Amino acid sequence: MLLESIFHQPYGSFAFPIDGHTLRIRIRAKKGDVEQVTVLHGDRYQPIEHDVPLRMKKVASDDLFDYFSCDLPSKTRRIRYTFYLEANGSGVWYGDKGIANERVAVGDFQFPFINEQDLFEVPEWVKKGIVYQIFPERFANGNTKNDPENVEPWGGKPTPHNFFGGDLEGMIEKLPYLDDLGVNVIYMTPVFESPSNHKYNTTDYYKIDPHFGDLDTVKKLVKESHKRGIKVIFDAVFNHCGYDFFAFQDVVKNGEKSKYKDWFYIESFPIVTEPHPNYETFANDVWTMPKLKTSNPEVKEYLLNVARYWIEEAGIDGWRLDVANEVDHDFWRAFRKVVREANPEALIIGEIWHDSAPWLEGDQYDSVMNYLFREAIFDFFARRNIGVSTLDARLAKARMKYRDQANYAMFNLIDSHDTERFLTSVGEKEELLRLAALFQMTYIGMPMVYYGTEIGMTGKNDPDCRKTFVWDEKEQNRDLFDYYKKLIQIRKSNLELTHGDVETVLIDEINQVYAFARNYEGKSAVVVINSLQKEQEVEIPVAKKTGKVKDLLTKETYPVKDGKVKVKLTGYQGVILK
Ligand code: ARE
Ligand code: CA
Repeated sequence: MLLESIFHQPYGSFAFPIDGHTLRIRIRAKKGDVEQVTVLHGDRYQPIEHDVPLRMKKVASDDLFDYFSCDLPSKTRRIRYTFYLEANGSGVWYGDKGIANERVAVGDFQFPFINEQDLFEVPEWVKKGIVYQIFPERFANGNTKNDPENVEPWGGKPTPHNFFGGDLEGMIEKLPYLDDLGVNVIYMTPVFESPSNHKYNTTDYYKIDPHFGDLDTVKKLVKESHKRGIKVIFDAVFNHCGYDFFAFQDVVKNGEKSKYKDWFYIESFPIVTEPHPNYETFANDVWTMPKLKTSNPEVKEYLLNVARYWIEEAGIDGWRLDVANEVDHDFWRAFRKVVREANPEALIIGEIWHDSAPWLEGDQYDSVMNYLFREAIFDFFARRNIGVSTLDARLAKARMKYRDQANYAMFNLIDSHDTERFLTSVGEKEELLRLAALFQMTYIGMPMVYYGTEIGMTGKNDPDCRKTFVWDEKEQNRDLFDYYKKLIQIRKSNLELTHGDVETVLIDEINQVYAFARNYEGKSAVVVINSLQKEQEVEIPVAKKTGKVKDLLTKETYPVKDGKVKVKLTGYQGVILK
């Protein structure tokens, strides 16, 4: 046993309560090294003779490590536990003091008390969420009267600065379309007043951009969406504002005398934008986006009021947080309180492209836009530079970084307004997009469909990925749309896919076939993916010993023999066996 690789800590993603009386724990060991892990647990104030042993289950493996997990029930909520790890007929104890051959020598890990206030609570509806991301300027033009002056004809080529007239009325008009597709959450990029087409440089946080609509249009959009069981998520751009934001304009005009000068990071006065802005901005030198100083209590209060206002006034169901990891933790903790007070069912999703664990401890966001998922899927299906074992390892690693509450609430995307479109990434090989979509729609977390991906829209990076939606059905890929619709239907009607855990079932590196199961309350659905162009027959272990399973996509049934199913997959075929 490689002792150096054994790891646990009684907090973070290694020990987290999943409810008021249950602690979920994880332990890590060298891959393939440890055969069995038992945890002995009890109340902190009771003698160890009363300890209860529990066998831990191997729940994931990444490139280097295996992860074992189990749930410790506790009546008193005061928990103490010690591990016993076995391999090759011998065992070691592992506790607070380290690893040793005697239990007395290692002590216990302690989870002092499961306090209600510390629980990581994510709204229940999230598990069933299927998100549709809209870039409002390009989705649908429902009112040509509010179009910007220099509007270009729908269908034109997007540039960083041009306009096509999309708006909120367009979204309202197209709700039946979204309903038909089956999505139940809309996440839209910013809609507040701003001179740009993307509106990430906010002029007025309290005003809907007049080219998009007004307060009444938003209210109507939310109301009509809710009628159809669709939630609405706004974009919170709180890392920076726009150059025209009143407070920044005050600094531009009054320089050092401005009472807003401490709302920003200003290097010198007067404000200049050329050759470099003399103030902190988003990214490098994006002069249109001055960075806000959220450590300033006035700024904090201002933005928190904005967050509350749109929930109370328009009834939105949550916020997606722009450049979330560059804003301080203290701000986000206060933000969570304000948002949850205004609507206990509101969702908070950060935009972070990398490891997001520090923000997902239960006191800040519910989850993030899952770019770790996107990158793994992209490398596997598009870049094709990793095989099934690395795909599995990358996904497992991402899951083990986080508490499960966050895993169920991830925005699992394959493309967005900041990336090239997936169909373009795979060289317009529709089969690969279909496989990636199947993956997304059956994996743990909320699938997020970027507007138009479901009808076969293409596009390179920003701004090309922001083309106007193709509404002429003759120009849409209707087969692809029907396929998406079917996948969504399947996800919605099988609890394993929304509520189940993830278990790797097959990693066939030679044939590049991958299978994973989603298990829930004794039932499971197994997803099998043939990532190669050739037809292949594979044998898949399933939960039952005999009987048959059905592919939820084609309705084809397969007999189960000794707990295994033989499936013939055509090139790039995926099945969902249940
Ligand atoms: C413009 C240009 C881009 C250029 C960018 C930066 O069009 O080609 O890269 O400026 O100079 C909004 C608009 C963009 C606009 C930008 C600036 O939508 O069109 O881009 O404003 O005017 C990082 C951040 C992440 C951020 C991305 C874009 O961490 O938060 O960069 N995403 C959000 C939104 C954007 C929005 C903004 C932030 C600004 O979703 O739409 O841009 O409000 C790696 C890094 C990531 C990096 C990622 C993408 O993986 O590790 O940290 O994300 O690449 O670059
Ligand atoms: Ca319009």
